[in-house]
Amino acid sequence: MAGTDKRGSDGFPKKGRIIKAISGFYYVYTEDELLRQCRARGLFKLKGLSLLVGDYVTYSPVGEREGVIEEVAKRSSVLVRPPVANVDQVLLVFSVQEPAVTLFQLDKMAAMVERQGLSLALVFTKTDLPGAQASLADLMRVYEPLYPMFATSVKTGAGLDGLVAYMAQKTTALAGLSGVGKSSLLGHLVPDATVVTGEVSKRSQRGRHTTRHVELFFGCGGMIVDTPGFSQYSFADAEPEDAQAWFRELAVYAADCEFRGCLHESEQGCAVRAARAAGSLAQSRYANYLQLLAEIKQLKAKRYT
Ligand SMILES: Nc1nc2c(ncn2[C@@H]2O[C@H](COP(=O)(O)OP(=O)(O)OP(=O)(O)O)[C@@H](O)[C@H]2O)c(=O)[nH]1
Ligand SMILES: [Mg+2]
Ligand SMILES: [Zn+2]
Repeated sequence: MAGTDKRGSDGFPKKGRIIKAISGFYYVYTEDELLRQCRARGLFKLKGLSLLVGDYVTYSPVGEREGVIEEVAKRSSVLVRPPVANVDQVLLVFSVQEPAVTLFQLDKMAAMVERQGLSLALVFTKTDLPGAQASLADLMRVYEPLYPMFATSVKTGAGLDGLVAYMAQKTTALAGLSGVGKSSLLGHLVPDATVVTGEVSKRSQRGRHTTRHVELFFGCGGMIVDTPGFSQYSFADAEPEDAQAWFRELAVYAADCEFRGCLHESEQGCAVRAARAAGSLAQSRYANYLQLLAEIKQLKAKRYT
């Protein structure tokens, strides 16, 4: 009976990928290109296993459009906040203007991604706005040697082709603070997806729609996920001595530092400070490393009080 079959017509469980999860239902995009509303086998809960958006699963079909998830494949990565499995790369999105990018915010978010071991590219949006080109030149000096970097505008179309190529065949998470233009980008990269864009009203800030649940979209020959909540990622469980590794060029100089356990703050003869003094390490990057380090130390002190 089609309505109660536990298996596919060939008798074997089928494969798919969870692209969204809403109130206990997992929406599985299947090999035969259907979206099935699935429940998880009770076993998952019993074993304390969770299912995540992005998971590759095996399911038993139930009827035409439903199913039961039987197994989950080993994950290649887990983005912590929001939880998404099997992300290949994170695009950190910042607007050059309105609002102007804050370098500490940028370096901190880059550190979040580095800490999670995911690869990272930077997208600078709204390059059509007045003053954007000058800010962009400053940003390029610091970040072009470190990360793939895209300068985009959904108004002029600048930079969009490069992004599309970068995202082909990958699962890409888009992260950035509210209002930087993530949904607008998605709307251009994935025109037929329903993406909510927040228009900041000139008269009031009310009635603004922002992205809430986590969902994978098909687009650019890969899959894309908007990541509400990413900026709430916390360093509360981080160790101060780990922070240097999340500033990749600083980590290279740190490897030459001969002081054991050096945090590269103020020590005479520290190789990182020498690189800073010689101008090979950007002033903003070093300052932001120190600021993040201070935050992490404070958070750590709180763990013991
Ligand atoms: N001038 C200009 N404005 C843009 C561009 N991209 C987005 N905007 C505007 O910026 C505002 C915010 O864009 P969204 O796409 O909603 O931003 P978001 O990052 O998705 O915001 P949240 O969903 O709140 O996280 C909207 O008013 C957009 O029209 C751009 O390339 N140029
Ligand atoms: Mg949005
Ligand atoms: Zn040092």
